[in-house]
Amino acid sequence: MEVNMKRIAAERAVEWIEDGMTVGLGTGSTAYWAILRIAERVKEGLNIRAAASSIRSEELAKEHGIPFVSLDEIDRIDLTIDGADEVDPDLNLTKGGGGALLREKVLAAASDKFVVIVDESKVVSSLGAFPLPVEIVPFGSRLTLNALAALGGQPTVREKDGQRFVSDNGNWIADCRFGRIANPAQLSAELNRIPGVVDNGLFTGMTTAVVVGKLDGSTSVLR
Ligand code: DER
Repeated sequence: MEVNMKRIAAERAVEWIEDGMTVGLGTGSTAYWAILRIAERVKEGLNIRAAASSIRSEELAKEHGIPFVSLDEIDRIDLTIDGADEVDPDLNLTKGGGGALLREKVLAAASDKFVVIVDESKVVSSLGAFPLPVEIVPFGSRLTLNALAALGGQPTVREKDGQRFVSDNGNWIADCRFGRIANPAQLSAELNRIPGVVDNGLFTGMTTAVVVGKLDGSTSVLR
C-alpha cells in the first residue's frame, strides 16, 4: 500500500496540539493534511483557535470548521505547524515553494513552538538545491532583481499559469539559484538588506522540531 509520507508526518505533529492552544496553520500540501486532522480533532472536541499563513489555508480551515482568531487580538501563538521545501542538519529551512513565506515567517516568529512537517525527501545535507524564494515589492523590481543577481542569485520572477505570481500581500516572488547555501543565516541577512526585498524563504534558528514521514510508514522527530 502506498504510504502518504506527508500525511503521517502531519498527523503525528497534530497530536501535539493541546486544548486551549492558539495554533498557527501552515501552507502547502503537507500542511493540508495537518489542517484536515486538526479539523477532525476539533469535531472530536478539541478546543483551539487558529491563525492561518495564507488565504488558501484560512479558506480550507474555515471550510472544515476550525475556529479562527484575528492576529490583531493575540500576542503569541502556542504552536505553528508548517511544511518546508528543505531541512538541513541544523533544522534551518528553505520555505516559500507555495509563495506564502512572509505570512509563514510572521507566524513562526510569534510561535512558542514551530513544528515543521516533511516527507523524507526534504531532509538534505545543506540548503540550496531548491531555488530560494524571495518576496520582493513590484516597485523598482528591476533594481531589486539586479541586486539579487549581484549576490549570485540568478533570480527568476515566478509565474503561475502563464501569469506573474502575486503573493497574498500583493508582492512578487523571485526564485533564486544560489547553489549550495553554506551559511543560511548570513545569506538571509544579506538578502533582507536589499531595500526591495520584503523577506526570503530561509528560516534559520526558528525550528523547534521536524517530524519526518518515511517511506516505510514510520515517522521520526528531529530536534
Ligand atoms: O510555501 C511553503 O513554505 C510551503 O510550506 C512549502 O515549503 C512546503 O510545501 P509542500 O508541503 O507542499 O511540499
